[in-house]
Amino acid sequence: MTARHARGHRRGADPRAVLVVVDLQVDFLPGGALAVPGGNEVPPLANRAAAAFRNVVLTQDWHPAGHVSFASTHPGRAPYETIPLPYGPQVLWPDHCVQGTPGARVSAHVDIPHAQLVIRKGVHQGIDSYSTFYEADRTTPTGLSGYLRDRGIDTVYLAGLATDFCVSWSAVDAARHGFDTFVVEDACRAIDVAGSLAKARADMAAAGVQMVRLDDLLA
Ligand code: VGL
Ligand code: ZN
Repeated sequence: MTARHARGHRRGADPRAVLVVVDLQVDFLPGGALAVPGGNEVPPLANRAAAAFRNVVLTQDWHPAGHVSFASTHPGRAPYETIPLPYGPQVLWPDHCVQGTPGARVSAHVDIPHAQLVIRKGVHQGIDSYSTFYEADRTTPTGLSGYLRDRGIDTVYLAGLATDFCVSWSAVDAARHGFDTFVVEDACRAIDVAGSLAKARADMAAAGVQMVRLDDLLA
């Protein structure tokens, strides 16, 4: 952890820090196609966190119809099964966040007018992308790290959905690519399929991702 951020003090005002608000989309909230339990609690928490940050980026899961991560694309397969794909094991999901559909919209409960960039991921038919930095082949970049580096940002905070997929994969990639990385743990909610939350916590710890609580961040 940098000395700048060790004190937990005015972190969001730091011009070298960004808050990445992950996938607060209609399909991930209760009533949506891939609703995350408690997901509706996250937008107000993310709004509070974001109000303290000078730099905020929003992410959107943004799949073409017939995406490789959809169970419906694989005859005989059901949501939440895992299949092998060329880049590794892939959990199959209900169709969700299809480009241009109402379910793919950022929730109307998100109130972050000063967000500077919306980055869309999972846009390639044959590769999923939980991480907002690199797609699931772990080599195809989304461009976010270049954007952040161009802007002199070296510290990444993450909040949103889901803890065990898009948040944790993004956090691990951020840490691996040299950003000081923090997850605002109480401003995230998990899907937790087949041990995914425990694995995500272990992966984040191994990558050096640090956990912070919203009240500490805002203190
Ligand atoms: C996500 C599953 C499938 C997420 C996205 O945002 O965590 N999870 N696509
Ligand atoms: Zn997805």
